[in-house]
Amino acid sequence: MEKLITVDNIRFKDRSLVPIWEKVRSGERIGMKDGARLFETEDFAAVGRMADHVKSNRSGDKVFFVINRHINPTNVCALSCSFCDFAKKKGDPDAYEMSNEEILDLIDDETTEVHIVGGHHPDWPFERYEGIVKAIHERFPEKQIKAFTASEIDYFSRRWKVPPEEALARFKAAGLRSMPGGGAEVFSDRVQEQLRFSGKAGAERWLEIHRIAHRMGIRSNATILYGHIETYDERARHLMMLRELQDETEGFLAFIPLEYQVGDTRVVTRHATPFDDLKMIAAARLMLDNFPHIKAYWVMIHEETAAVALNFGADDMDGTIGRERIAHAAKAKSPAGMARDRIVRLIRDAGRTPVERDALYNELRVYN
Ligand code: V47
Repeated sequence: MEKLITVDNIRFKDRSLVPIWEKVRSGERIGMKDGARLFETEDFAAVGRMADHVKSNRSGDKVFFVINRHINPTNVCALSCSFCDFAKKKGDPDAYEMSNEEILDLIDDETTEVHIVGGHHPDWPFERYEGIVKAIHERFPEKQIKAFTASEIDYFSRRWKVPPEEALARFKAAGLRSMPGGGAEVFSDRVQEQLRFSGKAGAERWLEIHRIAHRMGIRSNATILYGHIETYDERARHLMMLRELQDETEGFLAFIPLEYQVGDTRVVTRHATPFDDLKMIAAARLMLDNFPHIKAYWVMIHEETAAVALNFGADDMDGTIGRERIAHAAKAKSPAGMARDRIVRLIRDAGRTPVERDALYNELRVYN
């Protein structure tokens, strides 16, 4: 029989994880090779216990969520990323464009955070995007607007010659408070080429735009799109690059692993397993020692795995969302939105304390 060894109440089936744990508990940073090892190992329970230890030291039993509304003003997109089912071309029967009134109608009194991400519309001038932020801010000045990925900011600079500094300054003046973390995909030239997102901001540009935002006092999130053709080394490298930027700016609030939704794009034919989802979350918690929060994004990993992830290093469930379109265009089986009571119940069922937050992680209500 395999010999287990126990260190600090963690039972290790895979002894190669013990040196990683020794680094983590002594406050030494883990490196690229350690990161890749966390994905390779079959001892996912030990990886989870290590990450849970780190999470609990940082935020105790608290798990955050926000009453938010995801709005995707258009799915018309100039890019043709091979993994994306959401994007459509002009004239496609499923293409849509929302008016400002339609956007405003989606926001209700309860909403704290408005999350806006959309297609890179070839004909919408920069002012149209600016007008969306302005219209929301004017009608609902108290709502926090988290809008536009670095990929969109990069597109505005190439299509409309509005450089990132100017775009972000204008969005901020219009009412933008923070930026979502999408568009990062995987920081790898190989993956970028194979998945045909070469027309999109690459690693350097994505990081540069977040660096600019952070310097301007705009906090942001970061993501990884995983569960397709990326290698474990590429995942670990992606995390390292985010950690380096965070050392420099301290502007990131949360990291969100996005499990590739197979849909009709079928870059690979099977979804990542729940074990892989949990290892992704736990490895992120262990490597990103300078990120305040790790999200279990229930839309892509489903409620059940998200609830388990709250004991694998995640301390945030994202939010109620309203109507999610990106993962659901790719046939995600999770609900399109979740009621506050259900999120509270899921967090409680995971043995954690639900804390309702705003977009900047100020605590609004603790559900004891
Ligand atoms: O940028 C596209 C990804 C992202 C697929 O910052 C796909 O709080 C999986 O940015 N399978 C948009 N992912 C989502 C996003 C986000 C979501 C939740 C919270 C936050 C936050 C940000 O979705 C895109 C792209 O990377 N995406 N297609 C797909 N088939």
